[in-house]
Amino acid sequence: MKITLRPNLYFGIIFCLFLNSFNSFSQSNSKSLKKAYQDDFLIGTALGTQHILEKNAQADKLIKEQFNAITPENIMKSEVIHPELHRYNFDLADKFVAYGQKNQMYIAGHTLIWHSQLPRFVYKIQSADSLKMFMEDHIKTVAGRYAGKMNSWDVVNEALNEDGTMRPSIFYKLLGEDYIKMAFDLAAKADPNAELYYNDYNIEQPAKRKGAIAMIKKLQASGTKIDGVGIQGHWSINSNNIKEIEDAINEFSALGIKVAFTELDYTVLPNPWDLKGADVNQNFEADPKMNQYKDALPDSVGTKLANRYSDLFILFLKNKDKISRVTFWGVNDGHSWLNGWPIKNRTNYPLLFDRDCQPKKAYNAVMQLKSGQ
Ligand code: 9MR
Repeated sequence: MKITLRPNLYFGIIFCLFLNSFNSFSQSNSKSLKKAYQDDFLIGTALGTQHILEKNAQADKLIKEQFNAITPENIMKSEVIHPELHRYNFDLADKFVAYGQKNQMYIAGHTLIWHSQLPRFVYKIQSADSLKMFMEDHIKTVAGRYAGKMNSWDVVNEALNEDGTMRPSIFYKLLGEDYIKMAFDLAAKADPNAELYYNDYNIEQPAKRKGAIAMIKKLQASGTKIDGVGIQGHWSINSNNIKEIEDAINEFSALGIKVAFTELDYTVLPNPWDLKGADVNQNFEADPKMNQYKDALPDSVGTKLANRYSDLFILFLKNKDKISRVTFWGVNDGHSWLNGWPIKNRTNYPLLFDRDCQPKKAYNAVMQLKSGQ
């Protein structure tokens, strides 16, 4: 007997095959941020010591499944890596870099020159020459050791005040604004292949952004290599700053440099300075109103967080040609610095994964934007 297939049956078979391949595409992408966003930008996370040492199997699995870029949360800061004038401690930094290489991840160095978390001996320096010697030795030794292995360095971190003027750090006080150029030139010499970034918080805000743009323009005019700007992205679900972020992406990108979001998180808890009229002597640490989701995150707040992330990633996708990387400041909620700042011992929920490394509503919202494309 001759079997004839009717045209609509042909169509049905082809449609099923299409659906099948679409399903397997979306299934393979549906569980991984880095796969879902592979054509857009890198998706990173900040690693703590326990992650670098692979102490927690659940977190380790999550990191490898979801992220293709890593930043050391603390262990490459000068206080840790260069604790004494003539002593460096590369133990964890070596392991961090090996972890990134083993897992074929983009490795971002954080950070070479920062006024905070400095070794004690630096605070005692009183002359421009001695501080210059510290900078030369530090950058040459640290960036030089990992030359060819790092993809980028946050060369200078948080050099600006909120009004866009220079922060009066020890570097600025002893060396003037030139220390910025000095740091970038030293980094370019020590590791010619790494992308060099200026990194700061609130630089999406107009006044601080203006200061950052002026600083970057000066570097460029003097022939100094700068490849990108890192907008940290420590935000609150209670403020909507999408317009400022979009303006910042456009204005920084117009300088011919890459834009990365380097330390993304959204606090869901009130900040002491949000409480207008609050008694300055109030003991915030003991006030249960400041830690109101101690036992669980209410659904409505989880939804608000998801909406914030969704709006943000819609903006990121719209500007994906200008954005190199989006890095979350932590692996899961339990690991976030926001549990300890600005008030100690709180229970915050700023990231996409909960304390058990399970995806939250915010994760689904971010993934949802890529389903069906
Ligand atoms: O997350 C980091 C936290 O563990 C440290 O105690 C803190 C010390 O200053 O630094 C945190 O990371 C900061 C980053 O290095 C620079 N931008 C602000 C981040 C949050 O404070």
